[in-house]
Amino acid sequence: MRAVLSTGSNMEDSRAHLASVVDEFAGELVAASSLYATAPWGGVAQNDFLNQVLIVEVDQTPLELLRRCQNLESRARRVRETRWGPRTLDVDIVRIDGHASDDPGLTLPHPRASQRAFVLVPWLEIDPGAELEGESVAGIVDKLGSEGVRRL
Ligand code: A4P
Ligand code: MG
Repeated sequence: MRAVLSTGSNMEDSRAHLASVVDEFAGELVAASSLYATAPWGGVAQNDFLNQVLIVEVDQTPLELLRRCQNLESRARRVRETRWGPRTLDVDIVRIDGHASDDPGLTLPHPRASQRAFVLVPWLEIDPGAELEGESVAGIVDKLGSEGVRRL
């Protein structure tokens, strides 16, 4: 099963937190984008994020993959728990080929991905033909713009 993952961090050693996800999927990695420095999305005043997108090929069910992503998040959060604050590590599943779901526990594709240049721009870097719900990601980025998303 092929999946697109979006990782983000704006606390502690963000590079190390993102690298922990690349390490976890090392043997299953199809592609990894560059790191991007991105302005915070969503209106909460906080530090800029580092974001990355990974394409992985895993021999697991969608829920098993979600649990694996959440384990990585809790490992990163173990150091400091900040309920309302910025994140040490977020690992979202953007899409899984051939799977669609509106289950709140695992919504596929990710419901906010199409509004987030910090997801779409790195994704486009590693898959220029990417599609999201029948629309080309390149076309969505054209409309949305990519302001505040800087490739490192
Ligand atoms: N869940 C449902 N569908 C999915 C999916 N496709 N992938 C459920 C992952 N999880 C999914 O997640 C809450 C629940 O969503 C999980 O239990 C899972 O079952 P969460 O990550 O603990 O909650 P959250 O962080 O409050 O929600 P969300 O929407 O993932 O947070 P955001 O929106 O990611 O907020 N700006 C920039 N530039 N870069 C960022 O990375 N990140 C955030 C964090 C805000 N602004 C940002 C960035
Ligand atoms: Mg999340």
